[in-house]
Amino acid sequence: APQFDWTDPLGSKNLLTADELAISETAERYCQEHLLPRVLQAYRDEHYDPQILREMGELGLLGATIDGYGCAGVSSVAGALITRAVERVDSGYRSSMSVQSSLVMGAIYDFGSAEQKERYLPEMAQGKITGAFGLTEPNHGSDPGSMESTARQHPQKPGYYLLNGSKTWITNSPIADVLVVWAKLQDTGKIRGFLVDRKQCPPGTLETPPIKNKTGLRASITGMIHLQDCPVPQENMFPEIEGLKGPFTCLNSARYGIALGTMGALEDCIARARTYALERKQFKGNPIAKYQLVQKKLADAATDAAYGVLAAIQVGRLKDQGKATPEMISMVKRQNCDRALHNARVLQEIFGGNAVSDEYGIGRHVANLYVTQTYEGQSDIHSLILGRAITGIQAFV
Ligand code: TGC
Ligand code: FAD
Repeated sequence: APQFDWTDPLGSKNLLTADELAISETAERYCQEHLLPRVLQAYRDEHYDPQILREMGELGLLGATIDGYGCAGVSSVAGALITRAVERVDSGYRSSMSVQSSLVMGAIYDFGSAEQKERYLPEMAQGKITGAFGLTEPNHGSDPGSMESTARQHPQKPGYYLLNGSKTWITNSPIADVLVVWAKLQDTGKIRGFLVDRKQCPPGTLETPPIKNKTGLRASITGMIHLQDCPVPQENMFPEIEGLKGPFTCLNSARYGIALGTMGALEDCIARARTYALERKQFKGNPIAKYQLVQKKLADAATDAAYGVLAAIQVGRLKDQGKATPEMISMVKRQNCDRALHNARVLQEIFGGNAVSDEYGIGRHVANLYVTQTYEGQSDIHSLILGRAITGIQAFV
């Protein structure tokens, strides 16, 4: 007779292919053996080890859904199972990987010239080149269409653009070798994407200071991008794509990865809370897991995780069949981030005072999940994307 498995309550494994299960196992093993042992210290020190991308590259985990260029060419679901494995350890490690894989390699793969793809993708797949994605600006986060960064023809050097502007809250920017920067062409006002290659930038034209003392995502590195008359050759501009469609197309893949990724973080919260509840005894030697209110917290969280996993797998399948809409991705990104954050906060209560010790890991997930609910479209912004699709009326402005 079938047995209930609290780690996979609705049997989502039955929806996966043998290849997807194998990829998931490889990723889970690497993350538990190599990332988990270093995350506590990394989080305390607010330190990101760039070697991690190399290690992921060696295992074929970077840009995994891309075909060719040394990438694995796996399904969207398999790619998201990788993000789930990484985020089970820490959303910051997943963040760094998502930016590399979905936002930078994805942008180059979708919009780059043949030469740009050859130049960057193979080494990015190996983690030898690190990428960052600059869309958000100090004055424009939810509304990137109002960005102030500009690109104008270089007055002295034909075939070059001069980039000016600032981006903020940019994952990987302080350590990135190549930064995808979205800026408006000064003459037309159209948004275009540029590959700003650090080694091509003269001193003083590109600065990427870190943002220190974060209260979440401390195991990833985040910074700003300042461009001051930074000369970028025209061959580093994405040749065709213009408008917000460019950055948003990349965001579709990254948002999809976050939908299953955050379920990994939630599942880790459930596993930690369950263990704690079984071991902690209060009132006549009873484990607190015996008390109904504690059981309800675990039941609610396990239900939301199980539903979230199934929904994400369904959207991934449609994505690979060319049937997924951006609104579907908004729905699973919003729901899974919201439920992961809500349940993590409730499960934190099970740890009592010990939740306040970083040794228990639960506070780290809660702080991280706040960020996942905020970046790649804050949840209320996704509500408005869905509201627009449902009513036909846009409520942003
Ligand atoms: P709107 O009129 O809706 O659209 C403008 C153009 O873009 C197209 N478009 C999309 N295309 C593909 N996929 C999507 N998801 C798309 N969404 C929109 C649209 O068709 C249109 O094309 P065209 O050809 O007609 O011009 O634009 P709007 O300015 O009204 O946008 C409103 C809104 C709120 C939907 C949008 O601005 C939004 O999503 N804001 C959220 C901002 C955001 O997500 N920022 C993310 C920054 S990157 C990041 O956070 C990385 S963290 C990574 C990590 O560390 O893991
Ligand atoms: P705001 O846009 O100022 O929004 C503040 C609040 O107002 C939100 O709750 C929002 O939902 C609400 N709000 C805004 N407009 C409306 C409206 N019309 N109706 C109702 N409510 C509204 N960006 C990148 O480009 N690249 C990265 O790599 C990247 N990494 C990040 C890493 C971290 C750790 C963090 C914290 C952020 C990162 N971001 C990145 C930025 C992120 O995408 C933005 O923070 C996010 O898009 C929200 O923008 P904002 O912070 O400017 O908030």
